[in-house]
Amino acid sequence: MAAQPKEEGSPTTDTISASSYDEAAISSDESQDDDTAIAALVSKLPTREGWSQTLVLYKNYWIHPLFLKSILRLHTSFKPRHDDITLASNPKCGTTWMKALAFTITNRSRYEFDNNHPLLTRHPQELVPSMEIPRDTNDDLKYLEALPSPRLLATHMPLSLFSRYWLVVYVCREPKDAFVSWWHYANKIGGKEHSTTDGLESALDMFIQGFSPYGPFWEHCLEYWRQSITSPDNNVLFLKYEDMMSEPVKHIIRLAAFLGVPFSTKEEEDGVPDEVVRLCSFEKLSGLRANHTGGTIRSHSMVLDKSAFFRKGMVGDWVNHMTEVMGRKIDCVMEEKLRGSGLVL
Ligand code: PAP
Repeated sequence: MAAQPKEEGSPTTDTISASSYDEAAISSDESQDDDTAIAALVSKLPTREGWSQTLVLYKNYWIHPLFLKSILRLHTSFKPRHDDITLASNPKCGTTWMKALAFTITNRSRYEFDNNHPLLTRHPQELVPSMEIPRDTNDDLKYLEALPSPRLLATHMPLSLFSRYWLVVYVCREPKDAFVSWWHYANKIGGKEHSTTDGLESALDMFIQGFSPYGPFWEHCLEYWRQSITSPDNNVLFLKYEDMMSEPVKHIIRLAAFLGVPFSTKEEEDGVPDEVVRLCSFEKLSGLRANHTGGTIRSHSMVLDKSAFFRKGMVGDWVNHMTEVMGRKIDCVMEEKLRGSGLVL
């Protein structure tokens, strides 16, 4: 795996227009390693309301301003290491699951699958930090530098907003299920009641327009997909939630090989990949006290209940929320956006 660092990519060529988007002003601000400059830059960006939080448009992606500030800070302060592993995804596509899997796979020589395994007492979101989420209230991302190598990190950042990366595992999910999962989560964190059919339909329209956190959803997937199939360095592994649900052991074996810690024949014969699957399954993790009782996870200014990351963990839950016509609306956009890319979701 001779992965090469990638220089910052160019913005996607989506059709979203942003009349007040001043690329030149932003580029010059970006070079200043200074929170004030970042704040000034973000304050100039187009904003839009609709979800529980206002989002800003940066290089064709709609991002929460606090997360964007972190991303811009990472551009100047984050020092990638050649053995970093980054777990990337659109929101609600399986990050928590992937964090549990990658942590368990890469630490399996350290931790037995017994009662002392860290996953039994700590939330996957705590075991693997999200790059753009500071650990404390002063927005400090310096703790990332203090983490021992090899670092396991996660992000919802689009690929084109990375300044550099080494190995990336991207997990993608069928958009209708990802949307429904996000909608439930937004209701929880938003503290507003969106749960009427109208609420869901208007959220769906925003999602389809590409206006969702870290959206447009399809461009986010496509950037990683294209890199996964074209990079001569083979440094992006593109996985799908649905494939992992239907054949978990097969994909866990693939994942371990990509991460540079393949299962030995003996481990496979002993059923180690099956044990990883069991330990990280939705049923197991969602049933643990550590993941639902008396605890919270910080996400910038938000404090989330630990259970917010576990809801149903199933494929096809969208049918319980949307009419066929609504589902078809997403499918049509998806077909149009993915046409010719070779990506099927
Ligand atoms: P994030 O973007 O906030 O990090 P993320 O973990 O990507 O969230 O997505 C949460 C979804 O993954 C939830 O889906 P649902 O709303 O459709 O149920 C959650 O239930 C699901 N999930 C969490 N852990 C697992 C797991 N171990 N296996 C399968 N799905 C899981």
